[in-house]
Amino acid sequence: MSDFKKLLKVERLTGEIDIPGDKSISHRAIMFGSIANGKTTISNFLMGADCLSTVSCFRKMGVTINIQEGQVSVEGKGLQGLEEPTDILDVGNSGTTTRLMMGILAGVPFHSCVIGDESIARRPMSRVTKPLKMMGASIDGRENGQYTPLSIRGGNLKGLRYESPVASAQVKSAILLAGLQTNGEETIVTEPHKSRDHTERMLRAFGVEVYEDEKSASLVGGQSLQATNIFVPGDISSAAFFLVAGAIVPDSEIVLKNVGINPTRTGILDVLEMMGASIEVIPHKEHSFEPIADIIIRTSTLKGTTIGGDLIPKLIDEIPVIALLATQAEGETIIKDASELKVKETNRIDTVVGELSKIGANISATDDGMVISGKTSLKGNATVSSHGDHRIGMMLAIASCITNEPVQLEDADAIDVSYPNFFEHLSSLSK
Ligand code: SPQ
Repeated sequence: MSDFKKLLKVERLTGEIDIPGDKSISHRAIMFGSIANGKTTISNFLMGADCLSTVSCFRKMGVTINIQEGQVSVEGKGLQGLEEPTDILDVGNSGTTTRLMMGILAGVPFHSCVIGDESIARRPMSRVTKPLKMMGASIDGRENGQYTPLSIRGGNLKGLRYESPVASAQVKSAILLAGLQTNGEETIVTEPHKSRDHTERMLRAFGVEVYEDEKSASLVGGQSLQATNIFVPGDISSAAFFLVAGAIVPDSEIVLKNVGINPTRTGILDVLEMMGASIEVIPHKEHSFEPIADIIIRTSTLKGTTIGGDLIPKLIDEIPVIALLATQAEGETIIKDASELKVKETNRIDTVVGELSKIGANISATDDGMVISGKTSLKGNATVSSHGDHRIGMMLAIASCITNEPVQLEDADAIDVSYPNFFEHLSSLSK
């Protein structure tokens, strides 16, 4: 049953929040901890529904994972120690769980079956099943391995030199994880633009030698992972909602603590700067090979800009909230080269354009992005929907902070996927 949440305009947003752990890094910490030798501890792990799906899948493969007050411990079994699951591996709503786990399953000598919710069933999987089959895995699924449910029998992989047609960390990571399981062969993935490099950084933290340059990543198979302690920085994709909120709500100043500022993820900071926002980044020292900072954002006078090319993979998940930001900027904002948005939890070009139009934004869809004209006064008195997509839900909740009438948000519980305490944080800042 879908739930509704009534959202009210706020006068201003002030205060400080600790951004919850990064989703991409939390998934990887569970997966790499599971295939490492020894006990890995993870602090500031994200207790979102997606990461808990990863925990559940690896438990089904015999890994002991203990969770106590935000502290997680994983009793690694080594790559050869995973057990054939007696039940299906249910990934819920999580594309990262599906695609990265496929890379691990491709190399293990047992059968497994991967299934998810109806959004996962619509997301393309050939981008990983095709290269994994080229490496020697046996994988089947609807439309020849394009869609879940997927059935995998792994083992006996060979190295691969792969030119990925898309900039995707999930594709790159799946191939590297399969490449780790070859017998001393090299695997190289090259992308059209560099995608997030959390896999490469975290594999190093687990003692694996990984090479990276501008557009490729490579490793040699047969290396084992040694357990370690991982600190998960705050998720910049979650911080993005409050960065935009701080910039567009009048008289606001928000301090966001412990945010990961890995340069493959900081496109949102570049865009805020390009649009003229008042923003300060105060770096701390690195943890687990990931840079971290506190970020201060204040109400800003914004101007439109053009976003495309190399910048897109650095902010792909932030585009819904950047579209909202653009409604409050003077002039036109063009978002292009972003057709990947069509294969996320929803078609995010359609859901962003459709939902923001309902509250009066001047926004239209293009083939590979959208065009937004501002500055527009957003109206309320409307029912909007997350369409089951956490990022659309949070973007609409931030939009409601500046609508002149209340907004009803349908399917607000989708937000639990990546930011379970989102509404607590929003109300703690609301004055
Ligand atoms: O895990 P999922 O569902 O794919 O999550 C999303 C999100 O908005 O949270 C995408 F819908 O993030 C992806 C991101 O878009 C997480 C991710 C990762 O952790 O490696 C990489 C990106 O996807 P891709 O396809 O570009 O590799």
